[in-house]
Amino acid sequence: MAELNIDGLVGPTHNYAGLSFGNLASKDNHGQASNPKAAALQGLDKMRRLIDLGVPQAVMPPHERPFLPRLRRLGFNGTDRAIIQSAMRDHPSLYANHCSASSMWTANAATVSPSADCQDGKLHFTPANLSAMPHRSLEGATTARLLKLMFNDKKYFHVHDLLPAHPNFGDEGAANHNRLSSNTNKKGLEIFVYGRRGFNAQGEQTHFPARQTFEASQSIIRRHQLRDEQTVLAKQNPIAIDAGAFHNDVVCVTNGNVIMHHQDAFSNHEALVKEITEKAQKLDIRPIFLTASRDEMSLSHAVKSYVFNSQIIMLSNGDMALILPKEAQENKASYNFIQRCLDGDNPITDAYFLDLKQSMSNGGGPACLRLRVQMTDQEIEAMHQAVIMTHEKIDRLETWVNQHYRDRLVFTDLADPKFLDETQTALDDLTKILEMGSFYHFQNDGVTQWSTHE
Ligand code: SUG
Repeated sequence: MAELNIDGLVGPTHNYAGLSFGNLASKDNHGQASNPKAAALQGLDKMRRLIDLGVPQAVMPPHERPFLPRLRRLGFNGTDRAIIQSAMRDHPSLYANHCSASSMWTANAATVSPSADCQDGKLHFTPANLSAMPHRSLEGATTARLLKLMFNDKKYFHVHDLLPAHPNFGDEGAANHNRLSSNTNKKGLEIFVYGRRGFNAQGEQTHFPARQTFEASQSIIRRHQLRDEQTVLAKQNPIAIDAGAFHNDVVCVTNGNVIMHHQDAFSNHEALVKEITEKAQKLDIRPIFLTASRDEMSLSHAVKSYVFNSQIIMLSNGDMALILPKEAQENKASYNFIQRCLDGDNPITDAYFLDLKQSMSNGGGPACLRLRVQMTDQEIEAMHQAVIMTHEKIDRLETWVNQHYRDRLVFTDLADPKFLDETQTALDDLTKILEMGSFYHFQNDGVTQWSTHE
């Protein structure tokens, strides 16, 4: 089994509209000018670095924004140009929610269970409904279509529908899901992390939204046909959510038998460590916990540096490496923790620091930008090949970005008709590069056959 990393390609509307309550970077950078070109190039550079380190890499195309089918559904009408201008005039906040490039954070695209874990032997995907945030709730239906395009062979893949859109089933995808595995057993231990209960909620209230519910995680376990002995349900610590860890992957990351996390990431930390250890051992996994204590790093430093939003990747010699944002190098507490991990008795031997500033300024680090899919060689062969990245394909996408993307975008630009044309031309070209047919609504001459779902 190899791990394919599917990175979100940053869309041309990348901007800082401060849309995510509880995401401190999104709030702090609200109103700044963004640089979509730099954002997309930084993402492509990360993919290139990972290919060089031996990690198979694919790309998830951006969703179309401004999202006209939804604006039409909300009663705006006329030409595309008229719609964006009247939406901006009548309700700028509502319009901003329809322009976000947030689909770049593919850790939130879906929860994925490899075929080795699922009782029917298929690779399962549940596209996330992202119902907690209005701008993100637009993504699920398009993500489902994209996943069906990329993984359309029903012999190997099962792409489920979204969970119901009600907040009680709030689902944020792989950002609240971890997996431990060993070299000796293909079956892994899947750790589902929820922030709150949708039904019968008692006690703890958070100031910031707890986006993932217990019921969503539990439903995914049922759909993916995972056995009890292969799953753990863990609760996010409300203290972590209120410190700005809106997703569990801001305070925890796993790979193989390694679990790197902050001491305050989970509620009932000790009981959870015990449960994970016991269940893992039965699957022949000897977990290694790399725990940052609150004394060595406060939650605030963990959230500022995004040290746990790193990718832990498997190197060809069996060692592991960390892919971190530059911010984790600049923060003293986080840097010392990384050094402690590198010096310690564990498989992590290297750390690479990348410039992902454009995405980081909206709260998206290296781990947010990728969806991990554990796949067999046969499964990789059966998927849509045109989204698999090579150096040549990355060169081609860089040329495409340089040709179409702006290097400065402020809020008012989002309603500029010329900008709408630019984004549509860019995406139209992209469908050719990635052999996606006429995937986007605007390519279908105003025939909005999917609009009732999206
Ligand atoms: O959902 N930011 C995203 C960041 C997602 C990070 N993903 C993971 N942790 N896996 C979010 O809060 C900001 C958009 C804005 O403010 O315009 C935003 O949506």
